[in-house]
Amino acid sequence: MRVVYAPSEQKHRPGHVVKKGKPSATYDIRERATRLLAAIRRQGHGPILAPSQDDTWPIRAIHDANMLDYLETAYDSENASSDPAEALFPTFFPPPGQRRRPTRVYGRRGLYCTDMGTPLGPHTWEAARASASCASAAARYIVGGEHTVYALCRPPGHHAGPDFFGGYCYLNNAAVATHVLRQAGGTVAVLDIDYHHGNGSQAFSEGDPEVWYGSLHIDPATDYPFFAGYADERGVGDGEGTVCNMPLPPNTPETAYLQTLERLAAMAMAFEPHWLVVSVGFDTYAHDPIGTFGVTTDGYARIGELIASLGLRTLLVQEGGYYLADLGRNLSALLAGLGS
Ligand code: Q9C
Ligand code: ZN
Repeated sequence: MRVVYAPSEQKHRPGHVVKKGKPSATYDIRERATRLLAAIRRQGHGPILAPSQDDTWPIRAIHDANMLDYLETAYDSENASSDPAEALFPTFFPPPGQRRRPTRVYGRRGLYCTDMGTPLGPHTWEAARASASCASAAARYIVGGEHTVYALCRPPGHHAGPDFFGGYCYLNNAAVATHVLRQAGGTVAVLDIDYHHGNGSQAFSEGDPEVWYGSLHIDPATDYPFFAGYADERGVGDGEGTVCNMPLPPNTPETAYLQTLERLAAMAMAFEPHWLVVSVGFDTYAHDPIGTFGVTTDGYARIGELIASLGLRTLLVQEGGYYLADLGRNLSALLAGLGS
């Protein structure tokens, strides 16, 4: 099974995030990618391929040009005179219906950024672009005939929308992949199995009748991203019916999780998609530091088997998962279950 990974993804190195007003350690650390890559090598998957310059184009096709300009240039422009240089956090957020774009970059810090967990550091843009390029290249391989491809994306992407970013995500890797698959023709189902609702991915899909988005996740009434992911969100306008959210209560055990996933997968198949994109998060793991679900390592093998049983050409995009010690094992179990 082909794997796509870019070493420059590791250049994103957030020193800290802000939680309840105080500096706090981030969970999206470089070791996450190191562990996932080690598991890939140990299990003999490959080849491990790097994306090329030609894989960046869908980023501009799907994201707001002004947000991309901000992500690409804001760190350098804000740090031109500050010593020591600091990662950018927002201070001011636009009220609903008031979203003008100030000329002063300081005022733009909260224009696209939705939270205090997603700082913009010196190499964040380069890493986010590399991460999205991995998803893009993986989609190119799927279009080229591969059955299953794994995009080792870090930073993750499913909390980034067309013109917003947050939740450790800057660019939406799954949406980038989806765009490439759509360009080749045929509909796409995005199955999001991260612990959190993919509010960015839903924003890309909700008005599009050709892209189905389904997710099972922690009830957003109780956890991030709080403002989307409820069961009554079913798509907008022409996209009515192409969103399916199955929120689950805190501490959901593995059996209930797997039963719900089976129902969600059946919904995906009812859409009769040509391609499948799976947003893979291991923060559903029983020991995850920010999750509360009870999925075990063996559970990921069951999930892999379920995905394989759908019989669709499948692109796996890495999202969250923060329990380092078992991250590699959990990926290995998923890929073993997939049988590719
Ligand atoms: N107490 C992904 O898994 N808030 N993003 C964490 C922890 C943000 C997670 C708060 C969680 C974002 C891709
Ligand atoms: Zn998550």
